[in-house]
Amino acid sequence: MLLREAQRALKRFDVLTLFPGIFRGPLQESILRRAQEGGLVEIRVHDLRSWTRDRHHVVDDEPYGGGAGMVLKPEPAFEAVDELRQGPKSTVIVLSPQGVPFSQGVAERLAKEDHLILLCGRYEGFDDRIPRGLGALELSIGDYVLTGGEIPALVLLDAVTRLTPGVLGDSTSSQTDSFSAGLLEYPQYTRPPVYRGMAVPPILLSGDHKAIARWRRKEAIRRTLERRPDLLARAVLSELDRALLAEVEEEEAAPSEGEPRKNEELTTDH
Ligand code: J9Q
Repeated sequence: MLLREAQRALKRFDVLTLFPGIFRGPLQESILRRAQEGGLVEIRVHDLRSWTRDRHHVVDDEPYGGGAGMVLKPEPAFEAVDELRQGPKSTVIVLSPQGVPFSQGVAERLAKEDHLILLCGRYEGFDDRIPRGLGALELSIGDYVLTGGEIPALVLLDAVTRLTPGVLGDSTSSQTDSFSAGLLEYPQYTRPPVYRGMAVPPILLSGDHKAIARWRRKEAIRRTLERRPDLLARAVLSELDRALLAEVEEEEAAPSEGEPRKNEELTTDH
C-alpha cells in the first residue's frame, strides 16, 4: 500500500485569473483541501495581472471593429502560459461560454493528465488568438451567463480532483459511475420514518432486498423520464428496465393522488 502511494504521480493545476480571491474559500474546504494536504494534487492560483509589463497592469483593451465592453489582450495570457507550461505534458484549458460542453466524460479524460493550466476569462471575452495560439481546449460548463470563468474553473477542479486516484475513499469511488451509468439516482431516505406527514416508502423498511433493488431501479427510471428525458433516450436499458419504464409511463399517465404538484413554472427551461 505504501509503495503504491509513493508511485502515485502528483497532479498539478495552475489557474490564471484576475480574481484569485474567488478560489481561496472553495479550495480550503472538504475534499479539495484534503486532496491538496494529502499531496495528491497541487493547485496554484495566479493573478494574470502579474504578467503585465505596464505601470497600470492593463489586461484588457477595446474590441477591434467596435462594440461594447473590453477584451482580454493576448500578451499576459501567452506570457503566463509560456512560464507555467511544462512541455507536452501540460494541457491548456480556457473556460468560456463558447467552449465545448464540459461533462463527466471530459472530466474522466482530464483526470488522466499530469498538468492542467486553466485560464479564466472575464469581461466580454478574450482575444481569439488566446485559445487558438495556446492550442487550448475551450470548455463551457453550461448555457447560462456568468460574470467570469472562475466558478467554471472551480467546477472543473472539483470534478477532476475527485476522480484523481486516492482522493476518494474506496467505498465512495465505486459509486463514482452512477452518473456515467446514464440514469439519475433513485430517491434516498433516512430516519425518521415519517416527517411532516411524509412517509418513507414502506418497501424500503421491508427488508426485501430484491424488491428494494427493483423499486430503486424503477424510481431512477421515473426520475430520469420526468427530469432528463434526454438522458433516458441515450441510456442502455435492459429487458427489466424496459418493463419498469412501461410501468412508469402507465403510472405517470394517471398520476397518484396526494402528491404536491411540481412547480412546472420553474422546472421547465423556457
Ligand atoms: C467565462 N459565462 O459559462 C459557462 N461556462 C463557462 C462560462 C463563462 C461565462 C463567462 C465568462 C466563462
